[in-house]
Amino acid sequence: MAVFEGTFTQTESLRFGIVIGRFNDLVTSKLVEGCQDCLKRHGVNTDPYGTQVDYFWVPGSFEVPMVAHQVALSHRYDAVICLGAVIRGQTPHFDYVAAETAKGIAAAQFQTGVPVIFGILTADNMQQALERAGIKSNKGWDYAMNALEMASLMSKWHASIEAPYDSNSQSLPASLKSAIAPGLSVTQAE
Ligand code: INI
Repeated sequence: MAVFEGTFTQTESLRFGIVIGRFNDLVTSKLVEGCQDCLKRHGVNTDPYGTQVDYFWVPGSFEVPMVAHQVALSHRYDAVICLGAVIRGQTPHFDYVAAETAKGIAAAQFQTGVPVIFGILTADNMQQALERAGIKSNKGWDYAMNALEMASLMSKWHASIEAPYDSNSQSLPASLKSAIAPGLSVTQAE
């Protein structure tokens, strides 16, 4: 049997899509900085004109899931990181935006088999959000760590389904491999 887990090394071949909501961009731009800092310090080139990270800016958190879904579906990326900040106001708007964003991001991940990181901060007020976006800590850093770990884990898992499970077993049928990892053949052909 085996233990599968992600590592934070050998990152030079990994690619990430980062989808960011502009709403509350005082907070979300800081989340992007935290995310970039972490990726850089783990060997990822975060230059938007480089080969490892693409950035997608959308109006608000509510728009993040649709774009994240399409970005993941392209199978160009080992993980997608969703960043947003939903801050409670005087109306129930917060609850609708927060709930739909969470559900949509979970669906994007399930439907594509690509890790889609839930980096949407929910806070009662701006102060609380800023404390989590650089004043006390930066959750952007944590979301990048989650992305690195999941990208690494899934690439190990996908490599393992390419090989026979043990010396006595056959490898998985191609149809099952493509159901588990639809992007595998695309990635390898590139
Ligand atoms: N979008 C956010 O990212 N955070 C919020 O706090 C927020 N609030 O509170 O309204 C918000 N609203 C905009 C929403 O994400 C959509 O962009 C908009 O409804 C258009 O679809």
